[in-house]
Amino acid sequence: MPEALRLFLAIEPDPELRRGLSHLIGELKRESWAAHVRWVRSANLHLTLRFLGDVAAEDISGISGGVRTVTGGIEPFRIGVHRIAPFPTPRRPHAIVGETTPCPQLFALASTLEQVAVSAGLAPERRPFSPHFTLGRLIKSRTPHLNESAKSNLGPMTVGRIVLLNSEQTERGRTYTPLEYFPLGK
Ligand code: 2AM
Repeated sequence: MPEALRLFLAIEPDPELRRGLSHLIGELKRESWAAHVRWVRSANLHLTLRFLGDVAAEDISGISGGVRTVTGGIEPFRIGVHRIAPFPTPRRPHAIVGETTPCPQLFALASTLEQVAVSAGLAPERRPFSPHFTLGRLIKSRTPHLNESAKSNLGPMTVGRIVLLNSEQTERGRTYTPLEYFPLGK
């Protein structure tokens, strides 16, 4: 079987937003239900634009070439985090996330990347795009007290580039290694 990498396209938080999200995680860790959550390490915080899944090594350059072609024509834009919420639904959460403020450019970017992925031969994404920074994942599927959303006001940051990340399970836990950065705009 050819070597395959588990890849996804993402936005990395800028240093200030990363600090803000990490601080928030620190506060959430004080909640009574915090032990039921596997919290995301600061270095791993990201917003997934398109999960690509297992990609054969020889197919990566085709995908990154497609991404490079479109990102030059997309102007940088700003995003912030406005709400901390159970995800995907309050009744059946599997994670706690920071949701981004409504942002048409973000949805347009995800939609363009979807076209790139499908053109490169990947299966279409069936789930709707719901942009978020995952802060923690539930260890048990049914955790009480996680059903409320809380207002938050982090950022905004300028999205000036996106990144292709390689997701690996290592002895230090999950690591995301940048394979290529794609600047937005000319
Ligand atoms: P999540 O943060 O909501 O769990 C790397 O796994 C990233 O890709 C994660 O941010 C994850 O979202 C996202 N992702 C989207 N679809 C996925 C899938 N089918 N399997 C694993 N991760 C997925």
